[in-house]
Parts: sequence; structure tokens; C-alpha cells
Amino acid sequence: MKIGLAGLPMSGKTTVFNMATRANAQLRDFIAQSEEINTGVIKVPDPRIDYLTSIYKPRKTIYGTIELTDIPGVSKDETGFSRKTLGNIRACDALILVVRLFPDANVPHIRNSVDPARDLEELTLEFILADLEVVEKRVERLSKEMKTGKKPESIREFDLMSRCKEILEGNGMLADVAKNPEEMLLLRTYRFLAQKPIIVVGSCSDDQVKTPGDPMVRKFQEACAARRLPEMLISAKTEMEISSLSPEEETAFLTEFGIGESGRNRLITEAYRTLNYISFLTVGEDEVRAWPIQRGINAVKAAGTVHSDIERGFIRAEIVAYKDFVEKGGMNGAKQAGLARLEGKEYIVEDGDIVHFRFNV
Ligand SMILES: Nc1nc2c(ncn2[C@@H]2O[C@H](COP(=O)(O)OP(=O)(O)OP(=O)(O)O)[C@@H](O)[C@H]2O)c(=O)[nH]1
Ligand SMILES: [Mg+2]
Repeated sequence: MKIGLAGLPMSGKTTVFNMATRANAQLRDFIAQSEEINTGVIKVPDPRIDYLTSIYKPRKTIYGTIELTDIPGVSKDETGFSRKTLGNIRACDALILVVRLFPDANVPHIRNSVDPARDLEELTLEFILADLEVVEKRVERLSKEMKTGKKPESIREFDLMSRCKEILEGNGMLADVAKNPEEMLLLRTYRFLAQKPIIVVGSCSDDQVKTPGDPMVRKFQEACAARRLPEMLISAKTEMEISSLSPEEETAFLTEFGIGESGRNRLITEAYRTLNYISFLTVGEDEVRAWPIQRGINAVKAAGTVHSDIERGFIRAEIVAYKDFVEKGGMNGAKQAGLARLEGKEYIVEDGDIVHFRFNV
């Protein structure tokens, strides 16, 4: 899954990026015109993988990963993202919008004051306007096509695009516009910005994170709620500074700061929830591995994420739930208790399924 960090210039995106990927990308001291993007990978911590590794002692252990792209908030004329930036945002499966809450006289704000509600609205309106441009062209094109002969696909698409147009014209987002899986598939081909799963990160000072009812925090949370967007507060600068420590030291610092769970872990959990992701697991002496997939994917498609040959030659999936593996003391115990199942192509894979694919090529 590819997640993009987007937001106004100097909102703290690269700070969040460094915190999440433990990287050391260049922060900014002034509003720049550079469109250079940073990419990195977040390893998804998974205690199930830790445990299975301790049992199998494999040569390799591979955790799930999230690919993170840090898209600079450069704007050509100080109003609006450049085409290139919009293109980079469009290419992501989901977005983390970074909105500034932290006060700091040394960090300039492109709108000259800190106002998370205004900034969030500016970002969402930009997405809406960019999509509206696409939708209007498409509606025009389809209505011409329909004059020359009404093909059922054009009618369906015209209907969907007209609904999108109406919602966007009313400044709405497109998260719920698709009425059925076919419309969902059709919509996906457009890569609309207003339809992407979004998490809003409020980039806060240490005090703001710790002060319930802080006015700036309240303003931010109300703005997110009004747009029905999931939000979280992260003291990104502090967390970035301690992300270069060892995991144990990092945990100790987080406790000392009264932060609790790291922003990185909270982002991962929220990303899985927003994108509706789960992980199935594979085990062996060679490799213990987590495979992130979208919830609702069947066994043969899941096989395809491992290898296209396994998808093509799929026979059956042998499945033991992780919980049963632990309760019965391992694979043999689970099998003896009759808890290993043979499932066919259409079986919907569940979170924590330990899967062995049987296939021939
Ligand atoms: N005080 C304070 N400063 C922060 C915080 N987060 C980021 N900054 C500062 O804000 C400035 C911009 O941060 P960046 O992370 O580079 O912002 P950006 O959104 O990546 O900026 P662009 O890439 O230009 O769009 C830097 O000087 C950071 O040190 C924070 O939580 N508190
Ligand atoms: Mg940056």
C-alpha cells in the first residue's frame, strides 16, 4: 500500500515522514519551490510474526510494509498545488494530510497564521476543484456519446459522473459515491483525489498533545469531524527526534514524555483501518512473513500476492488461524485438533490466517 503525505508548505510533512520511516530527510526553514519527493518504507510491527519467528527460526523474517511518499507542498502561485504535485498525490492509494497546529514564530506559515480548520478546508477544496475539472470534461464527452447511440456502459458512467459532479459542486467529498462494486471499480480508474481514503494528522506541540480541550486542538478536531475524516494528533518534531533511538530507548522516552504509543504505530494502525487492510501469514524454515491485503480478498487472489504462478496453479489453501496455532502449541497440535482447514479459491482470507498454498504449475 502506497500512502502519500500531503499538505500546505511547511506544515511538517517531512517531519512526520522522518518520524514514521526513521529517515533523515531534509526539513525546511523557508517556503521553497522544490518539488523533490522523499520515499521510504515503514515496517509494520507484528507480534504474531515475532512469535512465529521464535518458533520456526527461519532464515528470513519479513514484516508487512507501508510505502510512504512525502510530497512537498510547493505551490507555484501560493494558491493551489502544482499539476505535478497533484499528479504525485493522485498516484497514492491513501493520503495522510498534515495540518499545522504548532505555534512557532520561527516557522513561517504560508497563510501567515496558524488555523488548522482553514488549512484543512483549503486542502479538501483543492482536491474537489481538481476532480471537478476531470468530471466536467467526462460528463461533456459522455453526453455527446449518448447523442449518437446509447450504449449501456456510457449510460452507467454518465449516471455515476453526474452524481460525482453534483457532490463536488456542493463541495462534498466522494468517499461514499459508489453504490456498488462495479461503480467502485469504475471510479478507481479515475484516481479521484476526493475519493481517496484520508487520515488527517494534526502536527502539534508537546503541550497541545497533552492538553485536552486546547482551543487549537478543538478547532482542528471539529474541522475533521465536519468533513468526517479520521484524525490524530502527533507531536511530530519530538517524536522525530527520538525515532533515531533504539526501539527500547524510544519506548522509554515516549513513556517519559507521557505520549504512550508512538505516532508511527498509531499511524500504522489507522492506515490499516482506513484502508481496510489485514495481514495473512506464511511460515516455514526458510521464511516467516506477513502479507498485507485488503479485507475481502479471496484465497486465489491472496495467492497472487505471493506469486502469480501460485495464483495460476492454485489448488487449495491450507489454513490454520494464528489463534489456534498458539492455543494448540503449534502447527502439529492444531492439525491434530482438526483445526487445519482446506479452503478453495473463493474462501475469504481472514486477518491472522496462517496460509499454505497448494498449487501446481
Ligand atoms: N515547533 C515546531 N516546529 C515544527 C514542528 N514540525 C515541523 N516543524 C518545523 O517546521 C519546518 C517545516 O517542517 P517540514 O517537516 O520540513 O515541513 P514540510 O511540510 O515538509 O515542508 P515542505 O516540504 O516545504 O512542504 C521545519 O523547520 C520544522 O523543524 C513541530 O511540531 N513544532
Ligand atoms: Mg518537506
